[in-house]
Order: sequence, then structure tokens, then C-alpha cells
Amino acid sequence: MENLEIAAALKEMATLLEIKGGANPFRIRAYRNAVRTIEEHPVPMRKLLEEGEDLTELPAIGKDMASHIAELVNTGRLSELEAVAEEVPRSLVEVTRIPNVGPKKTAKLWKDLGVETVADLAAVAAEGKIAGLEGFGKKSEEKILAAVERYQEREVRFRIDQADQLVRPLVEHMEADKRVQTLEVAGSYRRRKETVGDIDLLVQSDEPEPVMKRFTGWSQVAEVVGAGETRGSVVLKSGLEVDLRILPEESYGAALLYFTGSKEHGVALRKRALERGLSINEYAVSELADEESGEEGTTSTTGRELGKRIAGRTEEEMYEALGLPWIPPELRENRGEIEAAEKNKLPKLIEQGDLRGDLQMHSTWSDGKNSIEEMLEACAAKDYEYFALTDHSKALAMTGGMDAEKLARQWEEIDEIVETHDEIRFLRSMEVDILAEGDLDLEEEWLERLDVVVVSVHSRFNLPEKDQTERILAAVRHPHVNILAHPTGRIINERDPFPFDLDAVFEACAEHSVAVELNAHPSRLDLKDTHLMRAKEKGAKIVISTDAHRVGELDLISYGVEQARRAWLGPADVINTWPLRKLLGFFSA
Ligand code: DGT
Ligand code: CA
Ligand code: CA
Ligand code: ZN
Repeated sequence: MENLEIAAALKEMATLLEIKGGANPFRIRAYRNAVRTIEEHPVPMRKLLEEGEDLTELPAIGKDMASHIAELVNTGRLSELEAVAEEVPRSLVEVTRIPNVGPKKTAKLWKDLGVETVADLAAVAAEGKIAGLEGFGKKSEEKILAAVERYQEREVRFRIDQADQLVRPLVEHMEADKRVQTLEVAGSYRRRKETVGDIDLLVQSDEPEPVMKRFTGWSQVAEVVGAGETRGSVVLKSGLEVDLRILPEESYGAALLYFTGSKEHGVALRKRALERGLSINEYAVSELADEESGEEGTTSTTGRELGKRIAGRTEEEMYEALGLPWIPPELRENRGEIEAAEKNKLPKLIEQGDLRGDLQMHSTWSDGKNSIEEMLEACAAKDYEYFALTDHSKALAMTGGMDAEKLARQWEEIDEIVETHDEIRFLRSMEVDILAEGDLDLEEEWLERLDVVVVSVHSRFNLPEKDQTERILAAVRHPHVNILAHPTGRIINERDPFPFDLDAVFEACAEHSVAVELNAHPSRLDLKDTHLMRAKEKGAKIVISTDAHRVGELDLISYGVEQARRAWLGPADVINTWPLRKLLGFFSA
């Protein structure tokens, strides 16, 4: 059981207790705090337990919580959760996920109207039964009805980092078998899309039968949907679906190309093959046998006779057979990559090693979990040339946001730290809130003194599009502003981007030498790939930042780099690949 599954069980526990009512609020909070610790821990709890570590040494994990975690890891179950579920239907947890509902309202809907599921909620809302409930009303009923409809239409996809967490142990499990000669995760996962619908696993093996058995027999499989000789499909306990294909060596490259997709990329390749008198499928590229030759051949998926086999062993030879260089998976979305490849004009994509610094992170001075010095040392250990510490401004009071007076005190600490650390350049910065009218949440004299001014919207996501645009433009035009952080405010699977005129903002960023952030946190990945492409088109520069709230999160930079690659970005487009002098020049422009 992986950390995200353990966290999900404890979260469910907390929510059920809240719905049930009468529980000690500290007990509920204890679960939620433990959830945060587990979700953010870089090492799987199962590994810590295997190594005999004492879990109570982790923040927010007491003796009880440690034994719950151990029970989950060892048995896959939580008896305490099963006991509460006797009294409160587990399906209510899903009801709490509807926007504007939450545990308190769910409790009322359940106790007064017998709502147990999202479908029940839709029904009572449609029947007009909610308006009369204490604390609800007609408006609230309409909102709930609309939210339920949106919820029911939405497609459930796993975030790429969640997929990573669930796929890694499966890969380990499969690779431990010598009969697995080569293994690759294909599909949207290999293209490093921000979310994946399912996982497509490819294995090269000459002994498919035992490999298939090993796959369907994995301890984390909840259901085997199908298992033939070379194709299998399972649902994991986490809910993630995995398809497996087992192939012989001569077809492995063809299958890798086909199942990496995207479908649109595959369709475009097939068209290209046909134009060249070739046929492509998941087994090979072959010649289309010409009518006169009368040779016996196999039949292609389009029903035409196939002739000589040209390629299939590797992806490189597949592309080569089509007159193309190998195309990086992140580009395979049929957004012009085939045309570019044809002309040998594929972009030189950014790589993690190109980065020289990280320009958004928090310390214990606001809502971060590590001290300034710890953040500095961690950045230096990554061999960065520079980094910016960007604690919150005072508008975000709940994060311990800083006013000028607190900032001045922070600088005293920074002065001391800088004196003993010359291994990395410390950039003094702050993540300054953009206030309602586009003003900034810090006095002018301090904005001027900062090395980097990062600005972001953390409130009033619902402004009309025009007002929101004006508000952001006002901030971008401010002479001291350098970076617009997480520009659309989206949280993947939780909060949609707020509406504003992206083009107008990108144009203003280009004009005023303000970089647009690609927030690398896998829950944000904001801007997303298509928006990044648009920003570049408009001439804006990009900065990839982690927004780390603890040392371990500095590693999340890889997700930002992958997203940047999907947007065709190269080192020249991303300011934190630049040497310090050039970076500072950009900021002072
Ligand atoms: P996902 O799972 O929704 O995140 O996206 P993918 O891209 O992983 O799609 P999936 O799992 O349905 O299929 C895996 C790959 O198989 C897909 O990227 C391309 C290939 N594929 C699936 N269906 C078709 C098809 O109808 N035509 C072609 N050319 N390729 C297909
Ligand atoms: Ca897939
Ligand atoms: Ca699939
Ligand atoms: Zn922020």
C-alpha cells in the first residue's frame, strides 16, 4: 500500500467522523494532520516499516496513528474505519467532495433527507427538497444541483505524481522477474501528461504466460478485468487501471510507438506511412504488397495486403522507416512535431540539468516547514547557482504572511545566513499578493529593495473576466514586478482555472519583462502545456519554480521540466536556466 492510499484511508476516517458528529475535534484534526505528513513524505511508509523505523518520530504521528499506518500496510485494512462505516455510509465521503457541500452539510442531508450517495443528492435537489432545510435555501439548492451535474460529467484521472507513486512498485514487482526482458510504461504516462486515464505497460518477453500470471497475481490488484495470452487488464486497489501487453523482441519498438500514442500522433504516422506505400501497426512497419506481385502476405488492419517487413524492433527504426528522426514522447500530440521532425527542426528541449536555480519557495517564516538555512543548503546541494526565498505577504494571514516589519526581521536572519554561505547566491524575494484592485500587498520601498518580486492571485477567483484581467495587468505593469506566479490558480482535479484574458496578460508580461511561472507542483502545473505555448508565442519568458514548502519538495522541479518539454520549451525560453548576471539583467529591464 502506497502513501497516497494510506492517506486516503485516514482522510476517509476523518470525514466519516465529521459526518457522524460528536467526535472530539482534536481527534479529527489528528487524522488530517497525519494525512498531510504521509502525503508529503518522500519515502513510502511501507519502506520505513520494513526498515524498522519508528513512525512516531514523524511530525503529527502519535502512537495510535502509527499503529493505524502499520495495520494499513500489513493488512490493507483499517479496523477503526470499518467500525465507523457501520454507522455512517462510506459513500457519503464522495458527497462531501461536491463543491459547496462539505461534511457538515452532508451530515444534515443524510440525517434529514436520507441522502447516502451523490445520485441521492442529485435526486433530492431536483425534487426541490433541499431548499426547505435549515441552513440551505433556494439559491443553495440551485448551486448544489449545478455542482452535482458538473461532478457527474467529470472524468476521473490520476495526477501524474500519483500515477508515479502507484506505478513504481508495480514496475519493481515485474522487473524482479528474469523473464521480463524489457519493460516500459507507455501511454500518456510516458508522454508525461499532467493526468493519466490509465496505465499502459509493455513487456518484452519470450515467456508471456508466467509474466501474465505475475501481473494479475500482484498483491495490489483488486480485480482482473481480462487476462489473455499476451494482453491483460487489471484494476488496482487504488482504483488505477493497468493494461499489459507482452511482446516478442521483433515487435517491441512498434508496440512502444503505438501504445505511447498519442492516438492523434499515431493516426498522423499511419497517414504518412500510407503516402509512402507503407503500412504501420503495433507489430511493424511493412511494405504494402503491390497488386501485381501476387505474393502471399498478412493483412494489415486496413485490409490491404502486407508485404516485406521493414521495422519493428526499436522506436528509432520505426521512425527511420518513415523518414523521420526519433521524436521525444512529450511532443507526440500531433501539434506539428511530425512536420518539424521531417525538416529536422525538432526543438532542443529543456532538461533538468539546464536549471540554475529555483525562484519560488517558502520557509518557516510563512507556511514552509524548513528554516531559511535548510532551504538554502538544500538548493546548494542541488548545485544551483542561485535561489529565491519567497515567503508570503500579509494578505495570506493564515500562512503567517509577512508585513514590512516582519520582512525586516527576516532580513536580519538572512544577513547572518548569507555571511556564512557563499556557495549559492541568495535572492531576496517575496510572494506578494495581488490585492483586489491590482495593488500589491507590500510597500513600495520594500518592493524596490527586493531582488525578485513574485506576485500572485490568492483570492477573489470569481471576479468577472474583464475585472480579473485588469487586476492582473495592473500588477504586471508595476515597475518592480518580475514574476507572475501560478497564473491561472488551478488545482488539478480540484479547482478550475479562474477566467481572465491570458493573451493580454502574456503580451503585457513580454512588454514589461515579467516572467510567467510554470509552477512545478504536480497539483498545479500552472501554466499548463498549451498555455505555455501560447505565452511563448506572445513573447513572454517562462520561469519553472517548485513553490516548495519543505526541502523534499525541491525535487518536484522534474514535473515542471516535463511540462515545459510538452510545451516545446528549450533552455533559452526559461529564465532560470540563465546565468545569474543575465537573470538579474532581465529583472532590472
Ligand atoms: P489516457 O490513458 O487517457 O491518459 O491516454 P493514453 O494516451 O494513455 O490513451 P489510452 O490508454 O487509451 O491508449 C494508449 C495508447 O494506445 C494511445 O496513446 C495510443 C494507442 N491507441 C489507443 N487507441 C488507439 C486508436 O484507436 N488508434 C491509434 N492509432 N492508437 C490508439
Ligand atoms: Ca493510458
Ligand atoms: Ca489504456
Ligand atoms: Zn502562491
